[in-house]
Amino acid sequence: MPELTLYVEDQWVSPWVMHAMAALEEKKLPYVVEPVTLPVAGELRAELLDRAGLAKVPLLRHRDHWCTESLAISEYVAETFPAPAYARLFPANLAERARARQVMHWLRTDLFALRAERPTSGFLGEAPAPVTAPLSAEARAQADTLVRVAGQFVAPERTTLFAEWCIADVDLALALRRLVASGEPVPAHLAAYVEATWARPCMQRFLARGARA
Ligand SMILES: N[C@@H](CCC(=O)N[C@@H](CS)C(=O)NCC(=O)O)C(=O)O
Repeated sequence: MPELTLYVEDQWVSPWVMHAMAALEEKKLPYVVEPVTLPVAGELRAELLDRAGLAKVPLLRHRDHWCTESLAISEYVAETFPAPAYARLFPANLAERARARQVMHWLRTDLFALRAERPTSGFLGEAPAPVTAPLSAEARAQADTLVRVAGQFVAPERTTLFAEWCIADVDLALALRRLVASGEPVPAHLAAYVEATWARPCMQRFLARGARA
C-alpha cells in the first residue's frame, strides 16, 4: 500500500486538484495518482464517505489518514513534511503567510460569476475550449477586482507573490489564467507571472494530466 495517494478527477480541470498536486510535487514526495470519475459512485463512494466524510477531490490518503479540501491537504503536507528537510509551501514570514492564506481563502469563496463564465475547461484538460463570449457586468467587475488585487500583491519585477514562491501562487496564477486564456486584457507583468507559475516544475504533472514528465 503506497504511503501517499492523491485522488483526482479524471477530466483534469480542477484547480483544487492542481493545488494539492503542486503541494506534493513541490515537496518531492512519491505518491500515487488515483483518477476518479465524478460524481464518485459505488463502492469507492462508500469507502470515501466512510474514511473522509466527503467523496470529493482532491482527496489525500496518507497511511490511515484520509482528507479532502485542497487547503487542508496542502497545510497537512506542509506540516507533516516540514522545511528545511522539504521545500516550503507557505511563507516563513507570518504577515506573508497570512497574506497567502487571505488570497487562497478569497479565491475559494468569491469570484463565482467569473469562475462560471471563464471555466477552467477553457484552458485545462484533454481538449481545452477557450470561452470568449463577453463577460456579464458581474463577472467583469470580478475580473477587474482580480486584476487590481493581483497587481497590488505581485510586484512588477516579480513572478511570485513574495520573494520566494509559495502555494498561493498556484491559485492566483490559475485565477488570472481564466482571463489570459480567453484574451481578456491583463497587465504584462501579471501575464508574465501566470506564465512563470505555469512553467514551474510542480505544475507539470497536473498539466500532463497525471503523466510523469
Ligand atoms: N473546496 C474544495 C473543492 C473541492 C471540489 O469542489 N471538488 C469537486 C471537483 S472540482 C468535487 O469533488 N465534486 C464532486 C462532488 O462534490 O461530489 C477544495 O478546495 O478542495
